[in-house]
Amino acid sequence: MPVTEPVTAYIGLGSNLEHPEDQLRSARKAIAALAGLRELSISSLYRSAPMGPSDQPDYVNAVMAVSTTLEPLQLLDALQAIEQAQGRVRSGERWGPRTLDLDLLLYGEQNIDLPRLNVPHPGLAQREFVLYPLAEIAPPQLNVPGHGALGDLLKQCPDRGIRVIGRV
Ligand code: PH2
Ligand code: MG
Ligand code: MG
Repeated sequence: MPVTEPVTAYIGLGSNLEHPEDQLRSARKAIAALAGLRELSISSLYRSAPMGPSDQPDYVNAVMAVSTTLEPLQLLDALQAIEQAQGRVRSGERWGPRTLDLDLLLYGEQNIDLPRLNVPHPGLAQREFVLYPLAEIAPPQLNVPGHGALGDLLKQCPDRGIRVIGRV
């Protein structure tokens, strides 16, 4: 039997509807319970102003590090099933409000360009609500393929008022 080496992946969690902190706590448990995956660490909860339409509630975000033997698309399927289970409705509005958003941010140092999946997640390098929680649980030297070291990205990213509001 071939043995698959586990890969370290980072998952972004976000919500701005239906008790966002509870949504993230439930999602964290569901992710950690997946077969073929083990939780390594999770950041604090962060509150930030919405990117996109401003007539929606603030978001709560966190980032989770996992060690996984799931292939990227298997992991994406599992994350989307968790979004659905927590009542995600796809309204079609770009950057509109949602009960739960789970984004595969990084999968080892792989670049993935598929119709369903782009890794590193587009926007990761510019978004304070990804970089601040990520930097809490990953070293500044972490290589974001195509963008460079996490610590440098963080220095270039305005904080736009993001703040820690608690623990998952
Ligand atoms: N996610 C969006 C749209 N806008 N804004 C913040 N602050 N945080 C998010 O996670 C977010 C957003 C769509 O994925
Ligand atoms: Mg998102
Ligand atoms: Mg998403």
